[in-house]
Amino acid sequence: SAVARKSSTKASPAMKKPTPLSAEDQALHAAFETAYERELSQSSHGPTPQAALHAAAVACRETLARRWASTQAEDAQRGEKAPVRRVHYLSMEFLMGRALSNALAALKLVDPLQAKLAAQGTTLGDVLEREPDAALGNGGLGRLAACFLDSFAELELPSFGYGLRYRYGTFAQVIQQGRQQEQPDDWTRDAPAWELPRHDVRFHVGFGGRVEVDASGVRRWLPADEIEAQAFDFIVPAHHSDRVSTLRQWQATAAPIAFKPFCEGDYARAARHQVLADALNWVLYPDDSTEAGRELRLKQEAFLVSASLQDLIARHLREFGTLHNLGKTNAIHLNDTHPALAPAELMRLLLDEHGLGWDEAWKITRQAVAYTNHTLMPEALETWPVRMFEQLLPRHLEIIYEINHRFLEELQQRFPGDHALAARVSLIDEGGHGHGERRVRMASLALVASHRVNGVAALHSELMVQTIFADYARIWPERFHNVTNGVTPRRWLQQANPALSRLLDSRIGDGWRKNLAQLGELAPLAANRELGEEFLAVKRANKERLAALIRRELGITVNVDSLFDIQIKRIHEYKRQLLNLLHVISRYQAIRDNPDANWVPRTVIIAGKAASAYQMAKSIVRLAHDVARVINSDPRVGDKLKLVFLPNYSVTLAESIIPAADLSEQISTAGTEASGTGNMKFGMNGAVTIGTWDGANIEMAEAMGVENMFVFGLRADAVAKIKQLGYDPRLYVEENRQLKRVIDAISAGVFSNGDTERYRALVDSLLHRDVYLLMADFADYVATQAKVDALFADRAAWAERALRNIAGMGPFSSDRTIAEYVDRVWSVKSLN
Ligand code: T68
Repeated sequence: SAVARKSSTKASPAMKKPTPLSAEDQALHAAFETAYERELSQSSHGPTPQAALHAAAVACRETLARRWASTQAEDAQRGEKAPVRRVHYLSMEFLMGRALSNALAALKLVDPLQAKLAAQGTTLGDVLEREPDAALGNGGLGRLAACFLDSFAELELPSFGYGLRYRYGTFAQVIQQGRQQEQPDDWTRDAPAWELPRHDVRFHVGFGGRVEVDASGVRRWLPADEIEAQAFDFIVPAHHSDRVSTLRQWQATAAPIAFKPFCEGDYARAARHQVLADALNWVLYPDDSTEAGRELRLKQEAFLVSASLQDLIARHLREFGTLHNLGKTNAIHLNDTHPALAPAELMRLLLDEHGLGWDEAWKITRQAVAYTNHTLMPEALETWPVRMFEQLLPRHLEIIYEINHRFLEELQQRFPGDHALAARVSLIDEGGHGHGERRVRMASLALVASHRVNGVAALHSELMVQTIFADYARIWPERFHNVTNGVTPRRWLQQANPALSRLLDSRIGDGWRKNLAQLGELAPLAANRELGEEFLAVKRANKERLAALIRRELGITVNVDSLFDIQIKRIHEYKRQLLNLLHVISRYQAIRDNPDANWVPRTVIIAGKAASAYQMAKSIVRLAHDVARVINSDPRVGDKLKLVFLPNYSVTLAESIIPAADLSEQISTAGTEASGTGNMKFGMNGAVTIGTWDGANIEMAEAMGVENMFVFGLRADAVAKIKQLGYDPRLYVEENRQLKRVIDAISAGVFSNGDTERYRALVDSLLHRDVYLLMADFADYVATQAKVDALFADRAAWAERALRNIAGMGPFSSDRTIAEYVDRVWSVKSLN
């Protein structure tokens, strides 16, 4: 298979042995230099770092474009008998971050560029820093998609990632007087020229209008508006072969202005399509809490799906000239339900545009489609008012009704008389009990249409079939699988942490970049003192760099020898940044009581964005700043404790923070974090985890040996039990003096200049509801943090523990994840 095909593992650029260049590499260098010089000569400001960035990107892009063409030519030759289908990964989000450093590493151009820059009087670091961070995603789901593109290339998988080319990515977070403000992220303004606009790849996408039935009963959609989708390709290189993968992002372009209204002076009507197109491209949704915004989101989803599927069909027809084998040769993967219109749109295209009958079209659709769920939170399950479908997507609604009709008939055969079941699983929520309107359930649509459905870690997949999808799992047990997430070691270890990479190379060789399981070879060396000291030296240098960044950004000086305790992720109640803060406050109070005790110095670092409409999350951000101000300015505390909130969290910031971490905070309420992927990035960079028995933490603990992780708190079954029995958070507060003192301090305004109102809602929610059981887990969390202190105080023991963590991270490469998707979901054999 293409995936199993071996490719040579050549020496990596991190190995400083000057290996003689192959003729191929020499040609590549020469091509790079020619293109680089040509671009640079066009700069009006001379060879500035900005100009060098642009020139290097264009020069890399030329090579990538050639590799793209040969990759496509290879894939087009595969024919009908290929065991692995071409994958179409549909996602509303791709969090790509910066691209130059990855491209240079993959193309082995780091050294040649460095030489050129030295001659110019600049450094590579200077140039890399100018690249904006492409942040067309919110969090874990979007970054997972980006890691997958890297693994698609590395595993030589025929594939396309499909997304939207938003004008504005995720908002920039600025902090003013301790509060989060959102600012637009105009990421294309100084973006280097990575993208390849495909002027010949354009499709029309319709909206609104009505469905017409002709004399022979054929239904046809007559949209009121049509918008053109144009493709922009972003090419992702493999690191151990000449293959690439593609991120194809659609941009809406207006149809030519309506000339008649223009001539009549009705400019608003003439520019209507322009406005519609601009709106579609406008912005990545940071949340979906406003009704007016929602309709645009549905349009974006429909636009992504339609353009991508038209592209797929056009390619398929070019290769095979027929559609009957489309499902056997193509996989359509839904990254959560956001692209779940795909089955309806595929049915429409096959039925209405290509004249297939229902049964064949449905068979093809079911073969092609698969769906990954990323959350169990019932409130996050996407539904859309039927009314909106009637207005925007009338033909899709008809098709959804027909799918539902056939589904419920089949269900009636298998479970006769079970009307409650039918109501629960129906694609339409009838909105009964006199409240609410009828809505389309996107998860139900994804489930009915998929031959495979998966969760993203073992516990999550298990809970998924026991809770939110229990009915569907009873109907189709064979559809449900688990594929545990992973991250790319090229970005998150090789590039983020070059010093640690060199240290690993010196002990276990450099093959881990391609086969992360080789990290296991570190386990027998973990107790080696010399290695431990070298590891700690690497970690210290990384911490120094982060300390410098903190000083630069915030003017706070932190102690590099303190324990760097880090929590970086979206701010969410279930992720429990607030529990982290409660521990910080409690430690602060203890230090003030007893400043001369033998404290293990700590620097607690938090970063993350709160959704703009999520008040509680914003209040947590504010509390972090209030607490930091008080602690960091208290002379009695000094170096013993610092709290740092780093603003505007991003992929790029994560690349600086993670290599500097001693302790990784993965403290979600058990049963709430589907997987987590930051946990894996920290682990492979030699941070020790303090975490709950949740998501992929569990599999990490099992892989490294549970004794090597600081696990605390109630487990998922206990959480469910306690809630069922009636949870009263106040009992925990009354029982625990330490906890009571923390809560009282917040309430009394100790951190808010005496303002007792500021955190009233936050405290009330803890005392009266505490949905995420912070009160129940507090005591164990604090006790476990004390164990962390004790271990950190013993340098050698800490180093050994960190090395054992790295050694256990072999399974958490996205290469392993993608190999499992291939095996369980995208192979032809998974259809049988
Ligand atoms: C995350 N989900 C999970 N959602 O929370 C995390 N949602 O446990 C998991 O590791 C990761 O997915 C990858 O599987 C998200 O990031 C979103 O970002 C999101 C965006 C829009 C709407 C709903």
